[in-house]
Amino acid sequence: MDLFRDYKISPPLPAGAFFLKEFACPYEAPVLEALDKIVQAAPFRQMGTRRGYRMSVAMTSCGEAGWISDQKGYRYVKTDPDSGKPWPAMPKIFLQLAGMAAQAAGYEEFLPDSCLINRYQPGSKMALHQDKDEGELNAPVVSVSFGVPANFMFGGPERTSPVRKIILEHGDVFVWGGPARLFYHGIAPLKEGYHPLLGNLRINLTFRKAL
Ligand code: MD3
Ligand code: FE
Repeated sequence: MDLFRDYKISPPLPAGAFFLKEFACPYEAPVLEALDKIVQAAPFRQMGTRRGYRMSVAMTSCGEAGWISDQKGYRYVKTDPDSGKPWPAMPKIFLQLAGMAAQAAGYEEFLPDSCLINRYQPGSKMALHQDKDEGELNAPVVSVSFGVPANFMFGGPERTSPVRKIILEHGDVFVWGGPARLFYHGIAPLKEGYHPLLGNLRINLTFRKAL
């Protein structure tokens, strides 16, 4: 027994942010099953940006609105541009999971109208950004991670705010509300890894009030 060990103490999370370690693990089977059905109707696609780049993360959405990026920029739309049809409906288990997580963080009655689904393969990354395309910025964002762990970076209210790193693993849930809702964040390039349910992939679901 080492009585003089140097324990690492994590700094507190910003006000409005809540980390629910492995909160989604009990729901992995029904959630990933529902995800399969969504992806059959609205396959993952790597979107282009206004500046002509292709995103390394493949995305799709479900719910009343879906987030897209194209030559015109970023926005939420009610129709999947690839199919011309409405986005797949939000599965009940998605709404339940997001609602329970928000409630655990003190947000009552979170009713997201959009779930953006991100798929990372080895090397996929997401540059530091703010989420501010949503119509309701007072509602929190609930983020659910599955599969290979990722290095999540989160800063502060300014692009130049100092950045902290947290590993997001299978089943981890983050709730972002209050001041933290507009904090800069990103994902470092995904490392090669293996998860029994998802192979070398990482999936992230983010629930939002977009409309
Ligand atoms: C902090 N997704 O989709 S999840 C995104 O892992 C996004 O795919 C990342 O950033 C991912 O916009 C990060 C954690 C997260 C999600 C939304 C947030 C953190 C957030 C919204 C506001 C503040
Ligand atoms: Fe984001």
